Amino acid sequence: MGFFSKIKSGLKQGLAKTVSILNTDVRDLFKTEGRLVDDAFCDELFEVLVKTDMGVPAAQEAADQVKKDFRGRVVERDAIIEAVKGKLKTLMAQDNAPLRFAESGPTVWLVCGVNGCGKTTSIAKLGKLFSSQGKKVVLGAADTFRAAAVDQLKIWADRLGLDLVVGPPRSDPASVAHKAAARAIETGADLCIIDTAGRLQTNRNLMSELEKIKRIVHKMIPGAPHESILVLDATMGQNGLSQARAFTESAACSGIFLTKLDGTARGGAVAAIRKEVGLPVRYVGMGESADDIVAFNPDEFVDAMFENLD
Ligand SMILES: Nc1nc2c(ncn2[C@@H]2O[C@H](COP(=O)(O)OP(=O)(O)O)[C@@H](O)[C@H]2O)c(=O)[nH]1
Ligand SMILES: [Mg+2]
Repeated sequence: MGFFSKIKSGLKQGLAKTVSILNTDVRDLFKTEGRLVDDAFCDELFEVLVKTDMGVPAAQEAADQVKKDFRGRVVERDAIIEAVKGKLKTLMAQDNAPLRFAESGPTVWLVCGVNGCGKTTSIAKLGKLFSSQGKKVVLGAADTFRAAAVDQLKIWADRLGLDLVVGPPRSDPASVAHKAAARAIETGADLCIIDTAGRLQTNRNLMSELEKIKRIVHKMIPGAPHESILVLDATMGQNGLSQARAFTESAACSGIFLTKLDGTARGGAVAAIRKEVGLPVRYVGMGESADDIVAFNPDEFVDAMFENLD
């Protein structure tokens, strides 16, 4: 299977639940050939869209767009779908730059987010993706808070054949980050990805720990960390949004890895994130294996959400 078709089938499988909600509910809106677009119709459309977790503001904008374009006319389903898709693509639009690499020398990416959002798994996915593209990858286990966290990253590193740097139990995360960056320099690695302990955006000490890690790697490698990736769990809904806002403010993140889009009906969450948080979504996680990663592209994503409507 080629790279692009793999991306497409990953998106399709991951979004199956979102697609099926849109499929059945949107079909229900159009029992007959076309339908008169009136206030009642726009309210029903709004409700269907909200179910995909795109958030009230985004769903409202999409429903308003339909009202503006079609009110008082009998319209066929496809025209409505195209209007909604167009609106969603606009809401999700972002610069589609890839994650940033250093111009020379090792690149450092710091990965942060709340507990259980999928940081470690996403690091494994990124590590596998870039090592398969020929980059030499070092992982830093700076989540020293729980021994199990280090073990989990070690299992991934062994499985994927990636270099791993760990510190003594409960050591200072910044010292592990230091060691990892030093290893990357020493071994001429291309990419050093640093795992961190889950933290709530409200915990000042832990947030300043992230700052310390950043300062340390910055001293060692100019421009580092080249990305601070916020991992967000798509199933968190509105709660995820407030996390994202707070992390963006206090930890200066540069992009989002949105996890667990598979198996939920929440494909619309991306629209809410893009509308309400300034950060671009770089990758989405579509499952628990290291291959379940898809580079995010708004147009492809919206097309996949509405694919196979019949
Ligand atoms: N279905 C699904 N599960 C995921 C995804 N990413 C992570 N997980 C699961 O979420 C749980 C927590 O992941 P973990 O990486 O340990 O989170 P961390 O605490 O942020 O490091 C694990 O059971 C993962 O397998 C994803 O994209 N899809
Ligand atoms: Mg972890």
